[in-house]
Amino acid sequence: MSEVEALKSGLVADIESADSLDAVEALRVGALGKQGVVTALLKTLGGMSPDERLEKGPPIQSLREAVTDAIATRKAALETAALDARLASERVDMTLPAAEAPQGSIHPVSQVMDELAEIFADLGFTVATGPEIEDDWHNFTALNIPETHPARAMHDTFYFPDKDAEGRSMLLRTHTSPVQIREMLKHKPPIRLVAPGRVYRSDSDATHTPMFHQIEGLVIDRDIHLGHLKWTLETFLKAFFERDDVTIRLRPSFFPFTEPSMEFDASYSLVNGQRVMGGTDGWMELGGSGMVHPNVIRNCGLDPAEWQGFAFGIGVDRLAMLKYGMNDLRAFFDGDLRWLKHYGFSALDVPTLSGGVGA
Ligand code: 2NL
Repeated sequence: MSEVEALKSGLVADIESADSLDAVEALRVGALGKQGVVTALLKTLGGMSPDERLEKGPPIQSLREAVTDAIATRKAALETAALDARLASERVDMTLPAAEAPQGSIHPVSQVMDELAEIFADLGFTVATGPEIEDDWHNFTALNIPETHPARAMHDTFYFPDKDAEGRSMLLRTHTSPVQIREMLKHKPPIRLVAPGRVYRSDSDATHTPMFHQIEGLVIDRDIHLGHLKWTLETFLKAFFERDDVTIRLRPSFFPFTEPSMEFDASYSLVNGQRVMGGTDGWMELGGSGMVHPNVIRNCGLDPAEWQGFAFGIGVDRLAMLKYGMNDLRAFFDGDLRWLKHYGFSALDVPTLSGGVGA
């Protein structure tokens, strides 16, 4: 074997067995660098006669090529191995708890909605939902609300500027009653349901936000009377505030969709000057209720001589404030993380009747 060939096989073997990128680089400098052995051989070509160059040139060029290729191959192999090792050592186990990640929390309104669903489900009510964009008929007309009623005025209702394809005026629902209208049109009585959700009114001050949350209840059956309404409200409030001494008071009122209509108050007590639900110190206004107006029953295709019912409506945001001691409604919708951290609930804190709905 010639000297050049011996050098080639020696260098290639060294390169192939180099165990790191640094080792490959050292071999490259030693062979192809300014002072490298291959570079030195290449330099000798310049001083040769054309005949000598023709004879000795090709093996030297072949040596340079073989060393260059071997370096590139070994470098690629070592880089791939390094990447594989990094991928293996930096693997993230997505099933591990994210200890350092910021923890989200459940908004008190969501928590209260879940508590309400739990309580009413236990009383035999189903939970119904429906569209937040409604037409005039489901939101007002079916509910016996005359064209001239103030609730229908532009002042309170967010109307869409254009009518829909069928020429109906569209609006953001002002209460969840249209959900119940849709349910009565769809299902035959007996009906027992609650309709929780977002509602919208063009009103904004310290105690009103343009979007707020409401839950309405509806029972339609034969021989339903005020006693059923009062028992249901009282049983619900005792469960929600987790106190047996919550009593209620019905006050005569007016709603176009109920007759008779009553607002209901719940009893509270004073503890260090703070109002706490339950007890006998005073009455807190909570919501509206009544026996479903015969016109509403008729508008849903039912005979009011056969079917009666009661209905009620309560503000969910207010229920949350009373139960969890929050005094500023507007903070509910600011999305301030500090407020959410203070008042939010753990995702694992699921309300159940056996565990206490809001313990
Ligand atoms: C209030 C008043 C109320 C209803 C809501 C209702 C629904 C149907 C038929 C009859 Cl489909 N009534 N809902 C009844 C009385 C009062 O809410 O002041 N809520 C905060």
